[in-house]
Amino acid sequence: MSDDRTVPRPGAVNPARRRLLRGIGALGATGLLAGCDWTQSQPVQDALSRTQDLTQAAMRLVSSREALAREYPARDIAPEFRANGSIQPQSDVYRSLLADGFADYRLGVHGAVTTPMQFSLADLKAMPSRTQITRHDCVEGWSCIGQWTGVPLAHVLERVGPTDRARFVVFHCADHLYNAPQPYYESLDMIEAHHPQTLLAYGLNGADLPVANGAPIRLRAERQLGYKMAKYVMNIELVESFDHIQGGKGGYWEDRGYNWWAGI
Ligand SMILES: Nc1nc2c(c(=O)[nH]1)N[C@H]1C(S)=C(S)[C@@H](COP(=O)(O)O)O[C@H]1N2
Ligand SMILES: [Mo]
Repeated sequence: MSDDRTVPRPGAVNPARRRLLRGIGALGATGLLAGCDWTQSQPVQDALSRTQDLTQAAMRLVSSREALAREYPARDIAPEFRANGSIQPQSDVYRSLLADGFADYRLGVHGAVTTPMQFSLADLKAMPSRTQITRHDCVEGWSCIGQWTGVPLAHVLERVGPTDRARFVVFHCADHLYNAPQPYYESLDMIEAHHPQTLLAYGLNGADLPVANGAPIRLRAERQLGYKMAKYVMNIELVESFDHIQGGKGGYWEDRGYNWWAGI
């Protein structure tokens, strides 16, 4: 299988993350770690785990979890939305879905829910939609403004009925970043999942979502850094904990040392 990232990029540890976390920058080491590329060094991993709880607590103090991320006027939309990470999933399943214009795509929603369901793209497009112009911040130190259209995740959750056990929403993707044995995945807590700007997006800048940006469905969680916003979402699983999922840390990059909490 060829790499789902067709354009390799050199590793980057970039101080821009500090800027992204302005306001709580004084809280330490997390603010200096950046890049979608990662380091396996033990001191880095130790620092991440020590600062994570502190960072999350501080974020909750300085910004309400319900506050909206800033939205921008149409003139600020970038001419082309930059793509990053996987930009062309290579699996047979994904390729055949794409070949049919995603007519056979079904988003499965299961786990700690009263009614597991499957949604076609048409089902999702028929649900209430939201369009928002927001700035995407990647820990590698770049940002990009785009207009996203999709169904608020809260509506989908309402349809399946999370049970009392549901603490996190896990997004399972179609791509294997850097040929990882298991697909990309990410997760949000229930507060972030119900935030009004948290969308299952199918549109970018007024057109269908391009493959490079996550077609047919990608997550937008505008209060979070880019790596949280899973592209190529195939299944959504509500869980009580991440213990049984891949590395157990709640996301592809989290399993490789990144913070699970990536609020901005
Ligand atoms: N499935 C999947 N989702 C992903 C990634 C990925 O490689 N695979 N990369 C993440 C990172 S690090 C960023 S910055 C954004 C990039 O989104 P974009 O390609 O629309 O810019 O997607 C995030 N979601
Ligand atoms: Mo990123």
